[in-house]
Amino acid sequence: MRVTTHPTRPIAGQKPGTSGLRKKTRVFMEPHYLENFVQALFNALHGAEGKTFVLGGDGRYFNDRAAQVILRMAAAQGAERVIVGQGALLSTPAASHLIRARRTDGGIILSASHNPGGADEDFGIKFNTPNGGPAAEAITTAIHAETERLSEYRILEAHDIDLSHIGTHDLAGMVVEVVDPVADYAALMEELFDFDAIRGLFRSGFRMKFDAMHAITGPYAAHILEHMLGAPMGTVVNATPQPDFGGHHPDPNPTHARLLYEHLMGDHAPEFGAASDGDGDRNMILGRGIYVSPSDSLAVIAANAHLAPGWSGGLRGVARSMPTSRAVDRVAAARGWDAYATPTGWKFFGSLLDSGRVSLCGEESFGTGADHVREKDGLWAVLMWLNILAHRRQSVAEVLADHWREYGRDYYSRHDYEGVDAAGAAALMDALRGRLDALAGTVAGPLTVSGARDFAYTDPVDGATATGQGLEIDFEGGARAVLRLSGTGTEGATLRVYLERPEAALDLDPARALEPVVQAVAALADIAGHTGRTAPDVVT
Ligand code: VG1
Ligand code: CO
Repeated sequence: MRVTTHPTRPIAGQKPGTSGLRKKTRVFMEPHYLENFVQALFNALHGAEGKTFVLGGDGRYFNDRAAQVILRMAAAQGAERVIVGQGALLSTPAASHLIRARRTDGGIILSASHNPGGADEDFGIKFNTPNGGPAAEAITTAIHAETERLSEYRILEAHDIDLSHIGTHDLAGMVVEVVDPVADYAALMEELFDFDAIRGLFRSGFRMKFDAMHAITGPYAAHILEHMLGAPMGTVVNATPQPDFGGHHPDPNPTHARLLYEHLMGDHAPEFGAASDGDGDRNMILGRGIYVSPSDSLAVIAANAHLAPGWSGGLRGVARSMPTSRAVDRVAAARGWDAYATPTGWKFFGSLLDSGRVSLCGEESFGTGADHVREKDGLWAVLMWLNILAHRRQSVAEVLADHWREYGRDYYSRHDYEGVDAAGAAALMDALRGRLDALAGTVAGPLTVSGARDFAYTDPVDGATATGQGLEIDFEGGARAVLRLSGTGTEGATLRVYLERPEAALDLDPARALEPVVQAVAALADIAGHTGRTAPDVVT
């Protein structure tokens, strides 16, 4: 076997976004594109010699090919070992756990998360650091800088490694260790949650449906829910990961997991429903006849986490992304915990978790997680809810009703305008940003602006700063709107409008409760004029 040094030149647009580099699959398949980025990554890490990495992905189209290229490149750089999930599969939280548990130098995760997969859809690659979390800004900036000055990459000329069986291989001196992708993660979950109580819940006749959306959580959920916890066979649906996720968006929300949603709202609904995304880090929680908004789910978990053995000593503090509703802040205030608001994207939670400032984190985008790994964790959230239901012996609707009575309620929704003209979206943001300082006191439809800002964040641990993280507008009476552009799309721009309104009445229809905020945003930002859209594509 021989190492070849290929001349290459910088490839434009290899800048990692909110969670790694995400592009059309065909872009990744262009000659040298993947190789370029991987070499830039290894260069940014000051080489791979003697290092150990974790490697795996969500099984989407090109996952298998990319894994073989990365193995040959790691071997060519002199890496000591790569731990790969069998079939080159690993969910994002399971990868995070392996990176930590095996004390590695980091991991490479192949996924475009909730984006659709296939030759004509999306692919992605992200690097997680030894703490198990997404690389911080300083590293992604260094990777990007490397992509802009790269002149060659090194790769081993070798045949494919058989990743379909558990065992070890030698690749020109580098150990390729193929592991069961589920085992370590399942063992961790068993430590953290009261499996006996959850088994008792299922024995009592409690029923749920878990929609794996033809993505990576299928094998994890089937093993943990059906085999370890005794849920009936068939509890997990769409359980076999497919390269194109069955042709759907593996995004667990009421739009893309519509059948599950309708099942839970229907006459024959089970007590509980849940879904996870392409790479297994997101979750949607449903009860019979009720949808739990991710922001409420975070707050309920904060208030009840002590019921799980892993957090029986209580939480140290909590963090949410800035656009996430302030429901969790209410719990933190009541319990005397510190509450942090960070920019969107899990990487900002890493230093808060590492320093022990917080134990629980969440985002409005169906992401919840804790200090057991450094990624959001879809199945973890589902097990946390099961643990809570097993101990409280209440329905999801009752748990929520009790929660709102105790802490109050923030009505919340996100409106997404997808695939809009990038220039139009940028112009909309620029125009609003330019007026922010003058907005206080402005009457916007039925509401009056009390303050507005361009959200910036300084990490309290390492002092790193992030600016331009979304336009946040407060209204008199406590309502709030946030406008920001997505960093994970691969086509045009996606405008996200986040709407929140605290309200004493607990049983309003959320869409109606938020109507004044929608009208206020319409009065402040000319969405139709800038984007040509009169209604959002996805409402969550
Ligand atoms: C979206 C969500 C954000 C999340 C990110 C990655 O980013 O809004 O909250 O962290 O996806 O999620 P954006 O920039 O498109 O709004 V996923 O499941 O990649 O890991
Ligand atoms: Co994801």
